[in-house]
Amino acid sequence: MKLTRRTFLAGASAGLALPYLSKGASAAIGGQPLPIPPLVEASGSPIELEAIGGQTGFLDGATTASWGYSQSYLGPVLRLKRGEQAHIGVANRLSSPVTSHWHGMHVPAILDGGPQLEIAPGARWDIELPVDQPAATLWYHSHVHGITAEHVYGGLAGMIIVDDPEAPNAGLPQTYGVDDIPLVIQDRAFNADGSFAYVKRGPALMHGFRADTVVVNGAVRPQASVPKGLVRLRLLNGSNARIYHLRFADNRAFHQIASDAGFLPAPVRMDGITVAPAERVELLVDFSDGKAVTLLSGPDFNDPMAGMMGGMMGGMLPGPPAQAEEGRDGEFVVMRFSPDREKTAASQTIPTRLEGAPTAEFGESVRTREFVLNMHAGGMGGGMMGGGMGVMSINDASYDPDRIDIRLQRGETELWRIRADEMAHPFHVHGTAFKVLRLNGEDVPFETTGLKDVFLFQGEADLLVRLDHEATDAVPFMLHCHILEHEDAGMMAQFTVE
Ligand SMILES: [Cu+2]
Repeated sequence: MKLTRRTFLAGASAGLALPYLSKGASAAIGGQPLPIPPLVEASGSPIELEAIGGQTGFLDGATTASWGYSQSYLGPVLRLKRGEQAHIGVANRLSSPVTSHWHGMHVPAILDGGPQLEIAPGARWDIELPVDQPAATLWYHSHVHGITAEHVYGGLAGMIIVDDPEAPNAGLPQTYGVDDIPLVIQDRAFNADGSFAYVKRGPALMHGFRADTVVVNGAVRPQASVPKGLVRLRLLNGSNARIYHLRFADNRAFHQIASDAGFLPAPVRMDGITVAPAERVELLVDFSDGKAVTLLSGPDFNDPMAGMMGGMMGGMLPGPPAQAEEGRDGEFVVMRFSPDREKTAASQTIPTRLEGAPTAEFGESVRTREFVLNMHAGGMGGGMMGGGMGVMSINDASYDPDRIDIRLQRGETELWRIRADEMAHPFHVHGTAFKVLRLNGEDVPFETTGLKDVFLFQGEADLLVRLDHEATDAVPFMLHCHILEHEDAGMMAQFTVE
Protein backbone atom coordinates (compact mmCIF):
# COMPACT_ATOMS: atom_id res chain seq x y z
CA MET A 1 0.00 0.00 0.00
CA LYS A 2 2.66 2.52 1.02
CA LEU A 3 4.75 1.62 -2.01
CA THR A 4 1.82 2.35 -4.29
CA ARG A 5 1.39 5.78 -2.77
CA ARG A 6 5.05 6.66 -3.02
CA THR A 7 5.14 5.59 -6.63
CA PHE A 8 2.12 7.73 -7.26
CA LEU A 9 3.51 10.79 -5.51
CA ALA A 10 6.76 10.57 -7.41
CA GLY A 11 5.06 9.94 -10.72
CA ALA A 12 1.53 10.93 -11.59
CA SER A 13 1.41 14.00 -9.39
CA ALA A 14 4.76 15.47 -10.37
CA GLY A 15 2.93 18.52 -11.68
CA LEU A 16 1.57 19.14 -8.20
CA ALA A 17 4.84 18.72 -6.38
CA LEU A 18 6.99 21.38 -8.04
CA PRO A 19 8.12 24.32 -5.94
CA TYR A 20 6.12 27.50 -6.41
CA LEU A 21 7.70 29.69 -9.08
CA SER A 22 5.59 32.81 -8.62
CA LYS A 23 3.11 33.50 -11.36
CA GLY A 24 -0.11 34.75 -9.86
CA ALA A 25 -3.19 34.90 -12.02
CA SER A 26 -2.91 36.43 -15.41
CA ALA A 27 -6.67 36.14 -15.93
CA ALA A 28 -8.57 39.41 -15.48
CA ILE A 29 -11.21 39.83 -12.81
CA GLY A 30 -14.54 38.92 -14.35
CA GLY A 31 -12.75 38.01 -17.57
CA GLN A 32 -14.11 34.48 -17.57
CA PRO A 33 -17.81 33.66 -17.42
CA LEU A 34 -18.76 31.51 -14.42
CA PRO A 35 -18.82 27.88 -15.60
CA ILE A 36 -21.98 26.05 -14.51
CA PRO A 37 -21.12 22.37 -13.98
CA PRO A 38 -23.39 19.93 -15.84
CA LEU A 39 -26.30 18.75 -13.70
CA VAL A 40 -26.61 14.97 -13.46
CA GLU A 41 -29.93 13.60 -12.20
CA ALA A 42 -28.92 10.63 -10.08
CA SER A 43 -32.39 9.26 -9.63
CA GLY A 44 -33.99 6.74 -11.93
CA SER A 45 -31.33 5.59 -14.36
CA PRO A 46 -27.79 4.68 -13.24
CA ILE A 47 -25.07 7.29 -13.50
CA GLU A 48 -21.34 6.95 -13.94
CA LEU A 49 -18.45 9.06 -12.73
CA GLU A 50 -14.96 8.58 -14.14
CA ALA A 51 -11.90 9.85 -12.29
CA ILE A 52 -9.82 11.19 -15.17
CA GLY A 53 -6.92 13.50 -15.95
CA GLY A 54 -7.20 16.40 -18.39
CA GLN A 55 -6.09 19.90 -19.31
CA THR A 56 -7.94 22.95 -17.96
CA GLY A 57 -7.63 26.55 -19.15
CA PHE A 58 -7.43 28.54 -15.92
CA LEU A 59 -4.96 31.15 -17.18
CA ASP A 60 -4.60 33.14 -20.37
CA GLY A 61 -2.20 31.42 -22.73
CA ALA A 62 -1.57 28.26 -20.71
CA THR A 63 -3.30 25.05 -19.78
CA THR A 64 -3.04 23.18 -16.51
CA ALA A 65 -2.87 19.43 -16.04
CA SER A 66 -5.73 18.65 -13.65
CA TRP A 67 -8.07 15.93 -12.48
CA GLY A 68 -11.81 15.61 -12.37
CA TYR A 69 -14.78 13.29 -12.24
CA SER A 70 -15.93 12.86 -15.87
CA GLN A 71 -14.44 16.25 -16.81
CA SER A 72 -11.00 17.82 -16.78
CA TYR A 73 -11.47 19.66 -13.47
CA LEU A 74 -14.03 19.06 -10.67
CA GLY A 75 -17.12 16.97 -11.46
CA PRO A 76 -20.76 17.40 -12.42
CA VAL A 77 -23.32 18.48 -9.83
CA LEU A 78 -25.24 15.36 -8.79
CA ARG A 79 -28.89 15.86 -7.90
CA LEU A 80 -30.30 13.18 -5.60
CA LYS A 81 -33.93 12.77 -4.60
CA ARG A 82 -34.95 11.90 -1.07
CA GLY A 83 -36.80 8.61 -0.93
CA GLU A 84 -35.00 7.13 -3.95
CA GLN A 85 -31.87 5.07 -4.49
CA ALA A 86 -29.10 6.45 -6.63
CA HIS A 87 -27.22 3.87 -8.72
CA ILE A 88 -23.71 5.24 -9.04
CA GLY A 89 -20.65 3.70 -10.66
CA VAL A 90 -17.24 5.30 -10.11
CA ALA A 91 -14.53 4.22 -12.55
CA ASN A 92 -10.90 5.08 -11.88
CA ARG A 93 -8.90 5.95 -15.03
CA LEU A 94 -6.02 7.49 -13.05
CA SER A 95 -2.77 5.82 -12.02
CA SER A 96 -3.48 6.53 -8.33
CA PRO A 97 -6.10 4.85 -6.15
CA VAL A 98 -9.04 7.22 -5.58
CA THR A 99 -12.24 7.16 -3.58
CA SER A 100 -15.51 9.02 -3.89
CA HIS A 101 -16.58 10.15 -0.45
CA TRP A 102 -20.14 11.49 -0.25
CA HIS A 103 -19.52 14.29 2.24
CA GLY A 104 -22.68 14.90 4.28
CA MET A 105 -24.62 11.84 3.10
CA HIS A 106 -26.22 9.85 5.87
CA VAL A 107 -25.47 6.33 4.67
CA PRO A 108 -23.73 3.25 6.14
CA ALA A 109 -19.91 3.46 6.13
CA ILE A 110 -19.65 0.75 3.47
CA LEU A 111 -21.23 3.29 1.05
CA ASP A 112 -19.46 6.38 2.40
CA GLY A 113 -16.38 6.34 0.14
CA GLY A 114 -13.90 6.84 2.98
CA PRO A 115 -10.21 5.86 2.96
CA GLN A 116 -10.93 2.11 3.30
CA LEU A 117 -12.88 2.13 0.05
CA GLU A 118 -10.05 2.78 -2.39
CA ILE A 119 -10.80 2.19 -6.05
CA ALA A 120 -7.62 0.82 -7.61
CA PRO A 121 -6.37 2.21 -10.94
CA GLY A 122 -8.51 0.67 -13.68
CA ALA A 123 -11.11 -0.61 -11.21
CA ARG A 124 -14.66 0.56 -10.55
CA TRP A 125 -17.03 0.86 -7.57
CA ASP A 126 -20.73 0.29 -8.05
CA ILE A 127 -23.18 1.20 -5.31
CA GLU A 128 -26.82 1.78 -4.63
CA LEU A 129 -26.98 4.84 -2.44
CA PRO A 130 -30.17 5.25 -0.40
CA VAL A 131 -31.15 8.92 -0.14
CA ASP A 132 -33.01 9.59 3.09
CA GLN A 133 -32.24 13.01 4.51
CA PRO A 134 -33.58 16.55 4.25
CA ALA A 135 -32.86 18.78 1.25
CA ALA A 136 -29.28 20.04 1.45
CA THR A 137 -26.16 21.03 -0.45
CA LEU A 138 -23.44 18.38 -0.03
CA TRP A 139 -20.34 17.41 -1.96
CA TYR A 140 -18.14 14.54 -3.00
CA HIS A 141 -14.37 14.22 -3.15
CA SER A 142 -11.53 11.71 -3.15
CA HIS A 143 -10.46 10.67 0.36
CA VAL A 144 -7.38 8.43 0.07
CA HIS A 145 -5.38 8.69 3.27
CA GLY A 146 -2.17 10.69 2.93
CA ILE A 147 -3.02 12.17 -0.48
CA THR A 148 -6.51 13.62 -0.02
CA ALA A 149 -4.99 17.13 -0.18
CA GLU A 150 -3.32 16.45 -3.55
CA HIS A 151 -6.46 14.80 -4.92
CA VAL A 152 -8.84 17.62 -4.01
CA TYR A 153 -6.31 20.28 -5.05
CA GLY A 154 -5.97 18.51 -8.41
CA GLY A 155 -9.75 18.68 -8.90
CA LEU A 156 -11.33 15.46 -7.60
CA ALA A 157 -14.41 17.10 -6.09
CA GLY A 158 -17.97 18.05 -7.01
CA MET A 159 -21.24 19.27 -5.52
CA ILE A 160 -24.32 17.23 -4.55
CA ILE A 161 -27.81 18.68 -4.29
CA VAL A 162 -30.31 16.65 -2.26
CA ASP A 163 -33.93 17.53 -3.11
CA ASP A 164 -36.83 16.54 -0.90
CA PRO A 165 -40.03 16.18 -2.94
CA GLU A 166 -42.06 16.00 0.29
CA ALA A 167 -40.82 19.33 1.65
CA PRO A 168 -42.53 22.47 0.40
CA ASN A 169 -40.07 24.81 -1.25
CA ALA A 170 -41.55 28.10 0.06
CA GLY A 171 -41.04 29.75 -3.31
CA LEU A 172 -37.24 29.55 -3.20
CA PRO A 173 -35.33 29.96 -6.47
CA GLN A 174 -34.70 26.50 -7.93
CA THR A 175 -33.86 26.80 -11.61
CA TYR A 176 -30.41 25.24 -11.74
CA GLY A 177 -27.73 27.48 -13.15
CA VAL A 178 -30.13 30.41 -13.58
CA ASP A 179 -31.43 31.54 -10.19
CA ASP A 180 -30.10 28.54 -8.22
CA ILE A 181 -26.34 28.67 -8.72
CA PRO A 182 -23.62 26.30 -7.46
CA LEU A 183 -20.36 28.00 -6.44
CA VAL A 184 -17.33 25.85 -5.59
CA ILE A 185 -14.78 28.31 -4.18
CA GLN A 186 -11.12 27.28 -4.11
CA ASP A 187 -7.66 28.84 -4.12
CA ARG A 188 -4.95 27.63 -6.50
CA ALA A 189 -1.37 28.60 -7.36
CA PHE A 190 0.34 28.15 -10.69
CA ASN A 191 3.88 27.59 -11.85
CA ALA A 192 5.31 29.67 -14.67
CA ASP A 193 4.39 26.92 -17.17
CA GLY A 194 0.74 26.97 -16.04
CA SER A 195 0.92 23.78 -13.98
CA PHE A 196 -0.57 23.72 -10.49
CA ALA A 197 1.89 24.67 -7.75
CA TYR A 198 1.54 22.86 -4.46
CA VAL A 199 3.77 22.10 -1.48
CA LYS A 200 3.02 20.08 1.61
CA ARG A 201 5.83 20.58 4.07
CA GLY A 202 7.00 23.13 6.62
CA PRO A 203 4.52 25.99 7.11
CA ALA A 204 2.26 24.71 4.28
CA LEU A 205 1.77 21.54 6.27
CA MET A 206 1.64 23.18 9.68
CA HIS A 207 -1.00 25.79 8.80
CA GLY A 208 -2.43 24.25 5.61
CA PHE A 209 -1.66 25.23 2.01
CA ARG A 210 -3.12 28.52 0.75
CA ALA A 211 -2.70 29.97 -2.71
CA ASP A 212 -2.86 33.36 -4.38
CA THR A 213 -5.53 32.78 -7.04
CA VAL A 214 -9.23 32.30 -6.32
CA VAL A 215 -11.09 29.98 -8.67
CA VAL A 216 -14.86 29.47 -8.67
CA ASN A 217 -16.22 26.38 -10.46
CA GLY A 218 -12.77 26.12 -12.03
CA ALA A 219 -12.55 29.68 -13.42
CA VAL A 220 -10.31 32.45 -12.09
CA ARG A 221 -12.33 35.25 -10.42
CA PRO A 222 -15.21 34.77 -12.89
CA GLN A 223 -18.31 36.77 -13.65
CA ALA A 224 -21.78 35.29 -13.22
CA SER A 225 -24.69 36.57 -15.23
CA VAL A 226 -27.71 36.50 -12.90
CA PRO A 227 -31.40 37.45 -13.18
CA LYS A 228 -32.44 40.90 -12.00
CA GLY A 229 -34.09 39.59 -8.85
CA LEU A 230 -33.63 37.09 -6.06
CA VAL A 231 -30.90 34.48 -6.60
CA ARG A 232 -29.99 31.45 -4.51
CA LEU A 233 -26.26 30.77 -4.22
CA ARG A 234 -25.10 27.35 -3.04
CA LEU A 235 -21.58 27.95 -1.75
CA LEU A 236 -19.08 25.20 -1.09
CA ASN A 237 -15.66 26.04 0.28
CA GLY A 238 -13.72 23.40 -1.64
CA SER A 239 -10.32 24.77 -0.61
CA ASN A 240 -7.70 22.69 1.16
CA ALA A 241 -7.19 25.16 4.02
CA ARG A 242 -8.37 28.70 3.26
CA ILE A 243 -11.20 30.19 5.33
CA TYR A 244 -13.24 32.83 3.47
CA HIS A 245 -14.87 35.86 5.10
CA LEU A 246 -17.29 36.88 2.38
CA ARG A 247 -19.17 40.12 1.78
CA PHE A 248 -20.37 42.16 -1.18
CA ALA A 249 -18.28 45.21 -2.08
CA ASP A 250 -21.36 47.49 -1.89
CA ASN A 251 -22.22 46.13 1.56
CA ARG A 252 -25.59 44.82 0.41
CA ALA A 253 -27.24 42.51 2.94
CA PHE A 254 -28.21 38.95 2.04
CA HIS A 255 -29.97 36.06 3.76
CA GLN A 256 -28.56 32.71 4.78
CA ILE A 257 -31.20 30.00 4.29
CA ALA A 258 -29.22 26.78 4.78
CA SER A 259 -26.08 25.41 6.37
CA ASP A 260 -24.35 22.03 5.93
CA ALA A 261 -27.23 19.66 6.62
CA GLY A 262 -30.10 21.68 5.16
CA PHE A 263 -32.41 24.63 5.69
CA LEU A 264 -32.39 26.84 8.74
CA PRO A 265 -35.87 27.25 10.27
CA ALA A 266 -35.92 30.85 9.03
CA PRO A 267 -33.69 33.03 6.81
CA VAL A 268 -31.03 35.03 8.64
CA ARG A 269 -30.17 38.51 7.39
CA MET A 270 -26.45 39.31 7.40
CA ASP A 271 -23.88 41.39 5.56
CA GLY A 272 -20.93 39.00 5.82
CA ILE A 273 -20.34 35.29 6.35
CA THR A 274 -17.40 33.05 7.24
CA VAL A 275 -17.11 29.76 5.33
CA ALA A 276 -14.52 27.21 6.46
CA PRO A 277 -13.08 24.41 4.31
CA ALA A 278 -15.77 21.81 3.43
CA GLU A 279 -18.61 23.95 4.82
CA ARG A 280 -21.64 24.74 2.67
CA VAL A 281 -24.04 27.65 2.96
CA GLU A 282 -27.03 28.65 0.87
CA LEU A 283 -27.68 32.36 0.46
CA LEU A 284 -30.47 34.44 -1.06
CA VAL A 285 -29.08 37.56 -2.72
CA ASP A 286 -31.21 40.34 -4.19
CA PHE A 287 -29.94 41.63 -7.54
CA SER A 288 -33.13 43.54 -8.42
CA ASP A 289 -31.30 46.90 -8.40
CA GLY A 290 -29.63 45.70 -11.61
CA LYS A 291 -26.18 46.77 -10.46
CA ALA A 292 -23.07 44.63 -10.92
CA VAL A 293 -21.29 43.79 -7.69
CA THR A 294 -18.10 42.10 -6.56
CA LEU A 295 -17.94 39.35 -3.94
CA LEU A 296 -14.93 39.93 -1.69
CA SER A 297 -13.20 37.86 0.95
CA GLY A 298 -11.17 39.08 3.89
CA PRO A 299 -7.85 37.45 4.83
CA ASP A 300 -7.88 34.04 6.53
CA PHE A 301 -7.20 34.48 10.25
CA ASN A 302 -5.56 31.04 10.28
CA ASP A 303 -2.95 32.19 7.76
CA PRO A 304 0.31 33.33 9.34
CA MET A 305 1.15 35.06 6.05
CA ALA A 306 -2.07 37.10 5.87
CA GLY A 307 -1.14 40.76 5.69
CA MET A 308 2.42 40.02 4.59
CA MET A 309 3.69 40.53 1.09
CA GLY A 310 4.13 37.54 -1.22
CA GLY A 311 7.36 35.66 -1.58
CA MET A 312 7.77 34.93 2.11
CA MET A 313 9.38 31.70 3.22
CA GLY A 314 12.11 32.06 0.62
CA GLY A 315 9.60 31.97 -2.21
CA MET A 316 8.44 28.53 -1.15
CA LEU A 317 4.83 29.63 -0.68
CA PRO A 318 2.50 31.78 -2.73
CA GLY A 319 1.64 35.11 -1.15
CA PRO A 320 -1.93 36.15 -0.38
CA PRO A 321 -4.33 36.96 -3.25
CA ALA A 322 -4.00 40.50 -4.62
CA GLN A 323 -5.60 43.33 -2.63
CA ALA A 324 -9.01 44.22 -4.11
CA GLU A 325 -9.22 47.81 -5.35
CA GLU A 326 -12.61 48.29 -3.74
CA GLY A 327 -11.80 46.24 -0.64
CA ARG A 328 -10.62 46.92 2.85
CA ASP A 329 -7.20 45.83 4.13
CA GLY A 330 -6.27 42.39 2.84
CA GLU A 331 -9.57 41.83 1.03
CA PHE A 332 -9.43 40.12 -2.34
CA VAL A 333 -11.86 39.46 -5.20
CA VAL A 334 -13.69 36.11 -5.28
CA MET A 335 -15.96 36.81 -8.28
CA ARG A 336 -18.40 39.28 -9.81
CA PHE A 337 -22.16 39.19 -10.38
CA SER A 338 -23.73 40.99 -13.30
CA PRO A 339 -27.56 41.21 -13.39
CA ASP A 340 -29.17 40.66 -16.78
CA ARG A 341 -32.66 42.08 -17.24
CA GLU A 342 -33.37 39.49 -19.95
CA LYS A 343 -33.17 36.71 -17.35
CA THR A 344 -36.13 36.22 -15.08
CA ALA A 345 -35.97 35.45 -11.39
CA ALA A 346 -38.83 33.25 -10.25
CA SER A 347 -38.89 34.57 -6.69
CA GLN A 348 -39.04 38.16 -5.58
CA THR A 349 -39.64 37.92 -1.85
CA ILE A 350 -37.63 36.46 1.01
CA PRO A 351 -39.78 33.85 2.80
CA THR A 352 -40.26 34.46 6.52
CA ARG A 353 -40.12 30.74 7.38
CA LEU A 354 -38.40 27.81 5.71
CA GLU A 355 -40.00 24.36 5.59
CA GLY A 356 -38.08 21.09 5.57
CA ALA A 357 -35.27 22.04 7.96
CA PRO A 358 -33.60 18.97 9.52
CA THR A 359 -34.98 18.27 12.96
CA ALA A 360 -32.54 18.58 15.83
CA GLU A 361 -34.07 16.20 18.33
CA PHE A 362 -31.22 14.42 20.06
CA GLY A 363 -32.58 13.71 23.55
CA GLU A 364 -30.25 13.33 26.51
CA SER A 365 -26.64 12.42 25.89
CA VAL A 366 -25.62 9.10 27.44
CA ARG A 367 -21.90 9.88 27.68
CA THR A 368 -19.29 12.54 27.09
CA ARG A 369 -16.16 12.12 24.98
CA GLU A 370 -13.30 14.52 24.53
CA PHE A 371 -11.28 15.02 21.35
CA VAL A 372 -8.14 17.15 21.43
CA LEU A 373 -6.83 18.14 18.00
CA ASN A 374 -3.05 18.18 18.27
CA MET A 375 -0.56 19.87 15.95
CA HIS A 376 1.93 17.21 17.00
CA ALA A 377 1.83 13.45 17.36
CA GLY A 378 2.55 12.44 20.93
CA GLY A 379 6.07 11.09 21.27
CA MET A 380 6.79 11.02 17.54
CA GLY A 381 8.49 14.18 16.32
CA GLY A 382 10.11 15.33 13.12
CA GLY A 383 8.69 14.76 9.68
CA MET A 384 7.30 18.27 9.40
CA MET A 385 9.69 19.08 6.58
CA GLY A 386 9.06 15.76 4.82
CA GLY A 387 5.90 14.05 3.60
CA GLY A 388 4.11 14.86 6.82
CA MET A 389 2.18 11.64 7.48
CA GLY A 390 1.91 10.89 11.17
CA VAL A 391 2.93 14.28 12.52
CA MET A 392 -0.51 15.42 13.71
CA SER A 393 -3.05 13.64 15.84
CA ILE A 394 -6.31 13.51 17.75
CA ASN A 395 -5.94 12.69 21.45
CA ASP A 396 -2.21 12.16 20.78
CA ALA A 397 -2.91 9.30 18.34
CA SER A 398 -2.01 9.90 14.72
CA TYR A 399 -4.42 8.26 12.25
CA ASP A 400 -3.78 4.55 11.83
CA PRO A 401 -5.99 2.66 9.33
CA ASP A 402 -5.46 -0.51 11.39
CA ARG A 403 -6.68 0.96 14.69
CA ILE A 404 -10.32 1.59 15.69
CA ASP A 405 -10.29 4.65 17.94
CA ILE A 406 -13.82 4.58 19.33
CA ARG A 407 -16.87 2.35 19.22
CA LEU A 408 -20.33 3.95 19.14
CA GLN A 409 -23.76 2.44 19.60
CA ARG A 410 -26.26 3.19 16.91
CA GLY A 411 -28.91 5.72 17.97
CA GLU A 412 -27.16 6.80 21.18
CA THR A 413 -26.69 10.52 21.65
CA GLU A 414 -23.29 11.60 22.94
CA LEU A 415 -21.79 14.92 23.94
CA TRP A 416 -18.48 15.51 22.21
CA ARG A 417 -16.19 18.14 23.65
CA ILE A 418 -13.65 19.14 21.02
CA ARG A 419 -10.57 21.17 21.91
CA ALA A 420 -7.81 22.89 19.94
CA ASP A 421 -5.55 25.62 21.20
CA GLU A 422 -3.08 26.61 18.51
CA MET A 423 -5.31 27.54 15.58
CA ALA A 424 -8.87 27.10 14.31
CA HIS A 425 -9.78 23.72 12.78
CA PRO A 426 -12.88 22.71 10.78
CA PHE A 427 -14.02 19.53 12.59
CA HIS A 428 -15.89 17.01 10.41
CA VAL A 429 -17.75 13.80 11.26
CA HIS A 430 -18.74 11.27 8.59
CA GLY A 431 -22.15 9.65 8.32
CA THR A 432 -24.21 12.13 10.32
CA ALA A 433 -24.93 15.76 11.19
CA PHE A 434 -24.42 17.15 14.66
CA LYS A 435 -25.80 20.00 16.72
CA VAL A 436 -23.42 22.65 18.01
CA LEU A 437 -24.31 23.44 21.62
CA ARG A 438 -21.64 25.88 22.76
CA LEU A 439 -18.42 27.49 21.61
CA ASN A 440 -16.04 28.50 24.40
CA GLY A 441 -18.86 28.41 26.93
CA GLU A 442 -21.22 30.61 24.95
CA ASP A 443 -24.36 29.90 22.94
CA VAL A 444 -23.78 29.90 19.18
CA PRO A 445 -25.65 32.28 16.83
CA PHE A 446 -28.96 31.17 15.31
CA GLU A 447 -27.42 30.35 11.91
CA THR A 448 -25.04 27.89 13.62
CA THR A 449 -27.85 26.04 15.40
CA GLY A 450 -28.91 24.31 12.18
CA LEU A 451 -27.44 20.81 11.89
CA LYS A 452 -23.90 20.73 10.57
CA ASP A 453 -21.22 18.26 9.56
CA VAL A 454 -18.28 20.69 9.66
CA PHE A 455 -17.69 23.13 12.50
CA LEU A 456 -14.86 25.67 12.62
CA PHE A 457 -13.66 26.22 16.16
CA GLN A 458 -10.72 27.32 18.26
CA GLY A 459 -10.68 26.68 21.97
CA GLU A 460 -13.46 24.38 23.13
CA ALA A 461 -16.80 23.43 21.61
CA ASP A 462 -19.58 21.06 22.66
CA LEU A 463 -21.46 19.05 20.06
CA LEU A 464 -24.39 16.65 20.31
CA VAL A 465 -23.68 13.69 18.06
CA ARG A 466 -25.72 10.62 17.14
CA LEU A 467 -24.90 8.02 14.50
CA ASP A 468 -27.80 6.15 12.94
CA HIS A 469 -25.86 4.20 10.31
CA GLU A 470 -23.60 1.19 10.67
CA ALA A 471 -19.81 1.27 10.45
CA THR A 472 -17.69 -1.85 10.87
CA ASP A 473 -14.10 -2.64 11.83
CA ALA A 474 -13.32 -3.28 8.18
CA VAL A 475 -14.98 -0.06 7.00
CA PRO A 476 -15.29 2.45 9.84
CA PHE A 477 -16.39 6.11 9.72
CA MET A 478 -13.89 8.98 10.03
CA LEU A 479 -13.78 12.09 12.17
CA HIS A 480 -11.12 14.61 11.25
CA CYS A 481 -9.92 18.13 10.67
CA HIS A 482 -10.95 19.28 7.18
CA ILE A 483 -7.77 21.29 6.62
CA LEU A 484 -6.65 18.63 4.17
CA GLU A 485 -2.96 18.91 5.03
CA HIS A 486 -3.83 18.30 8.70
CA GLU A 487 -6.06 15.35 7.84
CA ASP A 488 -3.35 13.77 5.68
CA ALA A 489 -0.79 14.38 8.46
CA GLY A 490 -2.88 12.25 10.82
CA MET A 491 -5.41 14.60 12.46
CA MET A 492 -8.06 11.95 11.87
CA ALA A 493 -9.60 9.12 13.91
CA GLN A 494 -11.96 6.34 12.97
CA PHE A 495 -14.95 4.77 14.68
CA THR A 496 -17.40 1.92 14.38
CA VAL A 497 -21.17 2.15 14.84
CA GLU A 498 -22.58 -1.11 16.13
CU1 LIG B 1 -6.70 21.25 11.48
